Amino acid sequence: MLGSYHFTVNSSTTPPKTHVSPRMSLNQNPVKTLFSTVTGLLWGSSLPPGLLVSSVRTAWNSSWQLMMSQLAPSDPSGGYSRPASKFRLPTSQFSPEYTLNLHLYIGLPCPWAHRALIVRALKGLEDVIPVSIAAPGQDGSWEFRNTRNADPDILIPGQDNANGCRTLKEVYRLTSGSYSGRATVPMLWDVKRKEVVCNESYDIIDFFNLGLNELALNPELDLAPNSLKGRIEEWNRLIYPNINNGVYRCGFAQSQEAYDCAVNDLFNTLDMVDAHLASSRYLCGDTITLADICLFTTLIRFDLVYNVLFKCTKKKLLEYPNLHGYMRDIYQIPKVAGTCNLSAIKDGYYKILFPLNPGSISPVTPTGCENEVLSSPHNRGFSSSVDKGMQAYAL
Ligand SMILES: N[C@@H](CCC(=O)N[C@@H](CS)C(=O)NCC(=O)O)C(=O)O
Repeated sequence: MLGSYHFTVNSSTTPPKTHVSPRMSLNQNPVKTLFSTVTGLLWGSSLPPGLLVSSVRTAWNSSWQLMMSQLAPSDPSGGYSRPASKFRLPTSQFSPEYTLNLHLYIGLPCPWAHRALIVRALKGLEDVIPVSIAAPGQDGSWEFRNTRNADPDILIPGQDNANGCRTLKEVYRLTSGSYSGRATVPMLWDVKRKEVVCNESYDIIDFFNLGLNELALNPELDLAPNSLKGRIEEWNRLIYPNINNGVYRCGFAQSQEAYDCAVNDLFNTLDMVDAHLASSRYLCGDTITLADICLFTTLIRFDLVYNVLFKCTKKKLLEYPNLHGYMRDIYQIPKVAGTCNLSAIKDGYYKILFPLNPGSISPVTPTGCENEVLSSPHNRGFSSSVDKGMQAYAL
């Protein structure tokens, strides 16, 4: 019975009752108390259901439009339009003076930050580029936690190890030029100069790939060889708008028309990539590249989050045999699984993206997203030169 202290769930076949206490009793909720008092004065003990629904719908729709317009800027048709990153690091500006003073800020749920974490791990840059892991706060902005991590191999949110700030916004404010834009992750920070070097994930992974080779433990690994640059760019041009940002275009659409367009683009592109992967181990053949890393960080979140929360519902990733095997193949590359904190990913979306999930209820983890399944044989039937290099490096 809704509105009482306990919800009772009855099974149709077995009589036992399960009592679940809500986080805060509805009777203790001050908003509800005020609402009941006002409606009680006007209509007696209960508001007519039709009136209740229509008034809450009007209020909720206006609040939702307001929140979405600020959190997820849109174009006139209601399509999500991602703000551009302010601090860029084009390859031509890689500067040797950066190399000894860098610090990386990330958040575990974020697919863009995850790219940086994976390339840092594969290149063996962990000691060269220390990391601070922020957690999403209740308002969605990044904040640091007072936890000390006893096991550096397990990534959990903690303190700001470079500046001792409480929030990422504070770190951005330290940079010269009084930046007042969004405080996003990933962010690469120059410790000595106290300024943001870059907050665009692709620039960061491009830099990690070759820009720090003198200090990397795995300098031989090149995730963007010259011979494949053109093909990598072609894949990125297709995958970024339709898959990486495509899932956000579905989730943050503010009109049916914008959602329909995004969801068609997304699944047409997934179908196409799945077909390509039937005869190719990675996107560009038998060599793993930056394009694969960028696709992977969206795929690993797909069934766990995007399929449900962002309404990417046409299919589950599990229904794409090649894409699912490909994702497991990359997950099983030494060090990659260690960058994937699945429960932090789930919490970061379901508990924090309030406009899309006001009750903060986190759904059960679907089959296929558990570590055991991700670690099961991928049966891709390909072998590549990459395996050797990766295995040797992992020893
Ligand atoms: N274009 C950026 C996007 C980064 C981004 O949007 N990060 C999100 C987390 S997934 C963020 O930090 N959002 C916080 C905010 O917008 O205030 C990149 O690829 O690095």
